Amino acid sequence: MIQMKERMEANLSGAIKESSNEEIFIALLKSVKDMEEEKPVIKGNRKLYYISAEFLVGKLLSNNLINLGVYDEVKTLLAENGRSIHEIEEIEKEPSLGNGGLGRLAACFMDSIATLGLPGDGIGLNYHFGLFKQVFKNHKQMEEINPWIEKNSWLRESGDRFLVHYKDFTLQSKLYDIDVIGYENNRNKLHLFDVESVEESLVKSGIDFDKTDIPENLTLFLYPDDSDEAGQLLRIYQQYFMVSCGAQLILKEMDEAGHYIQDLDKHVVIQINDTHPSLIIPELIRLLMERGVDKERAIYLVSKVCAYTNHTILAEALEKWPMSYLEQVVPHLIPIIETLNERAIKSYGEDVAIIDKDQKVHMAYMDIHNGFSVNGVAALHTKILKETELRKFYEIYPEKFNNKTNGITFRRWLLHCNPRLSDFITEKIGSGWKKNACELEGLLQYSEDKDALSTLLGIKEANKKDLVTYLKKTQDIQISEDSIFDIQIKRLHEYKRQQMNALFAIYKYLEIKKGNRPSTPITILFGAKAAPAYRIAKDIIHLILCLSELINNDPEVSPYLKVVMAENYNVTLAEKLIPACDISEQISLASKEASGTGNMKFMLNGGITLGTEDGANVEIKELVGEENIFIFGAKSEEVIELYAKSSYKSKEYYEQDSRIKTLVDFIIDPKLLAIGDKELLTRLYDEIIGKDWFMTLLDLEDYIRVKEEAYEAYEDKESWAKMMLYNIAKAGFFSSDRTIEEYNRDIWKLNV
Ligand code: F58
Repeated sequence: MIQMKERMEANLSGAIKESSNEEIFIALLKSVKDMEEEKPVIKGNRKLYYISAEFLVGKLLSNNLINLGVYDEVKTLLAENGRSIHEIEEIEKEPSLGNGGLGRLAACFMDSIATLGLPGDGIGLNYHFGLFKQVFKNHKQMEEINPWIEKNSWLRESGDRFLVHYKDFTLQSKLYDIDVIGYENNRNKLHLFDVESVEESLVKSGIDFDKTDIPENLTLFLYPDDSDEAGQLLRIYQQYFMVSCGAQLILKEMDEAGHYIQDLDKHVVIQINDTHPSLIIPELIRLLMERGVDKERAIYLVSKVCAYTNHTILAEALEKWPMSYLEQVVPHLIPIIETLNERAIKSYGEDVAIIDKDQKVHMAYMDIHNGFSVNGVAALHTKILKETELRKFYEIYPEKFNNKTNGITFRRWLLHCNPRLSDFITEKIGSGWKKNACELEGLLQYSEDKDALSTLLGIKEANKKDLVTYLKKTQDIQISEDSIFDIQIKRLHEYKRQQMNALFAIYKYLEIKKGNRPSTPITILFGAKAAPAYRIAKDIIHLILCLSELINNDPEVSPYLKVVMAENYNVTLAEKLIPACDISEQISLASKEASGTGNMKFMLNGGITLGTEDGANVEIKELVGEENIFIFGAKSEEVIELYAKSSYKSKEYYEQDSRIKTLVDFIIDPKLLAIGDKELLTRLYDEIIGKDWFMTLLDLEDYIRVKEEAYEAYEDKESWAKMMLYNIAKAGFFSSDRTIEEYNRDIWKLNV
């Protein structure tokens, strides 16, 4: 095998010592791409296509070096030449191809699929400006473009080009591939479709552009603003582009493999990641019919090939497209969608129609009727789907429903992001855990070992120091490494209840003002992007940033409490924050967070969960036991009942509990109004008192109580370290290798 040293010499014009970080990065990129190309593509008689609007892959250099087994070799080579791999990593731009958990899950899955040696490719879009780059101005979120594609990147141009027909025009696709290397294994691909005619200069300021110029705007942004008709049409144009290219690629690969089209169901399985790719169902039926397969058979084949993953029970997040919009964009799919709808009604009644009375197409319903598997992403979520949200469908198709509790790749979320902890684990229990995550349980034998526990605390301290340095350097944020790092990082959404954490910060601020100082200083850290058109979410960011300004500049309070919101939260930042976390905030309203995956990443890195019994928190609690987690708040059954009876009135909590009143009133306190925008703060205040759809005030008292308990528990360092150890030891279940094994066993059935 060619050594990395030789590869680097071939790709670098000068010596490593004398080269710039950029030159070294490019040489490494080229060397790694060469190595990847030498790896065989994973093959099999049956192949998975994971189709998703998002693939939040994160930076790829270290990940690929680790999976190729040459990370240490490269690190040493650089160090011998006076260079640091971490500085080289900084050069890489993070691909901005995702929004949140759904997209990151897709990336973890790609890693595990290749690691397990399963033939499975990703299909998505190559958004030039990604989601958006978040910048804070005047304590508000502003959006800017987030360009990430450089001349030298992980993208490889593939020769494949497909035509995509819309009502009024036809576009030609251009395909880019990114290699997905399994850990000590071979290679799959992530196919990212783009359009030849895309025009980056269409974006004039911020993230505004002409939404009607489809040939030029199609692959500029992920989730362009859809608050108007033009925006919704653009999303349909994007979705159809992705699925049509994907379907054509699948059929092309069938042909190339010499498979007979009538055997599609033997050779292909398509996992539909949320509803964004659902149009692949009618499109694949259409393409099969174009190839001479009769309609009934085409519908049959497609329904044996497609499987759907649901990631939310929030009704507003389940896509419904007006028929009139689909007619404007893809009229050729209409007769097929109508046929699918008629068949569903004929067999099972109007109740489960795909097209509703308002002539809207329910994408999830189409998936359920015309796919062979429907899965939720955590045990509680799947239970709620079966019993409540999708009950009618579960009654018709009980055999289709199954649970696949999410997972995360330990390569990125431990080996790469926390080498100190990873080395500690290997030293204690050997390296078997890297392939078989359940071996982490071996750590439990150290739960009474004072040396091991103190090493664990030392690792956390060192990671906290690193984070302090990083935040200072990159964002000019100043926090103390001697404080408790209490972290909430995730998309900004009311159901995730960042506003409840902000109300806690107000509580703590007022307590300190009264002289009740915490034994250990506290740093409450947030990271979150709000969807550009989501007003309340942006108001919550505004509140947090105003609080941060007030608290951090108050000399009476800031030695004991800091509130910080990191800008432009992304995978790279998550990799720095997670290893340094003491308390992991997982405080969604029970029943609303389908699973969560950040919760798993924190647990694996020794962060202790403070959370509700929601999503995968429930499974974390079962694994670690009540003594190793801080649980609070209403249970999902209570919440579901409150919704059913419409009996929750936030105003009653506000009026009847004077502490709650004080905290909520503080949102419009003159001190905050002097910093922030009266209109936004008042709007948020009114929202919490008048509506509070996600029941912040219901759980606020219990949250304060249990969070104080967690801070108190932190004071006993040895028992805290034991909790950390327990969490790490029990995290093996959340390896995405386990999740993918289950997908394969129950749904995909590859290589059997
Ligand atoms: C997330 N969904 C779930 N959606 O919220 C989270 O509980 C789960 O762990 C994760 O999927 C993986 O299963 C999610 O990230 C989105 O970002 C939507 C994209 C389209 C617009 C609405 C949000």
